[in-house]
Amino acid sequence: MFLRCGRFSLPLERPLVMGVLNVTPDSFFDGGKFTDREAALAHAHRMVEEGADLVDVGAESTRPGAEAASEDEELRRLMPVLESLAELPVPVSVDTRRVRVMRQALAAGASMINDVQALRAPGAPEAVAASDCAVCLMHMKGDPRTMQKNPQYGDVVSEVGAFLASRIAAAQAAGIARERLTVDPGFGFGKALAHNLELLRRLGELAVHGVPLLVGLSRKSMLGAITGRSAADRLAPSIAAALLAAQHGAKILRVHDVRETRDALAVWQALRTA
Ligand code: HH2
Repeated sequence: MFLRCGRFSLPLERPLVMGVLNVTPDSFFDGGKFTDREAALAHAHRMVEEGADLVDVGAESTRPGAEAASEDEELRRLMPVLESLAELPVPVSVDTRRVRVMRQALAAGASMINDVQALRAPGAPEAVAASDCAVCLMHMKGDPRTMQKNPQYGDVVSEVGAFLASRIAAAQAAGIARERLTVDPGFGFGKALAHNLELLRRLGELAVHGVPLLVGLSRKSMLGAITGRSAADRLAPSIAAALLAAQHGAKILRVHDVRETRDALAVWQALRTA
């Protein structure tokens, strides 16, 4: 199995690690650390040295309660960094839900669009169809400002699965080939702890669409709810969650801590292939 990702073709035999780079003032873990361009670039290069298979750059926080940044502000944060990352030896993904940002990011060399709204913005499927980038279609119930206010589901896994299937169909109808797609259940995006746990336990049921699963659990508040630790102190639970996600079929792990995640996955992988 391969993921087509711009000029890259990523083999999915072992779980891949996507390193997170937030050039935002307010992301829940690394907000404010990489608003300086030089600091952002240094962090991207460090993650690649540590073994990141992709780097995901985000310029708008989507943490629960976050206020949307304006489109101009998102572009002002993103573009100077993105232009300097074009030569990175791994694909650069851009975490955005805005069509204008997608277009400019792709023109500047982004190889993947990671959209927490699963290309639901009018014109989004067409904007990415015109390129050869990979796409992440993520499930989110509601929007970041209000999504954690008492989210309700019947069977969360079936609802998320049906949503992802419909977004795969919409993407394909717009001309985006299946081998360019990944799907993501969207841990923490309009989900209570019980929903997140149910999704992790039954993650394998979402792999039935033949599209690789991307999963982001790194440092998230569900890990805080379980351990009582602050975001700064959630490395160990994040590693545990990444391993469990891999065990349940995740093919791409979106993480803040690349080196530690790669090391943990190497042990898991060694046991699998021994
Ligand atoms: N989680 C976050 C942002 N983007 N994209 C995908 N596909 N899956 C995720 O789980 C996901 C995501 C939230 O994490 P982070 O970027 O660290 O925080 P913030 O949204 O506050 O910038």
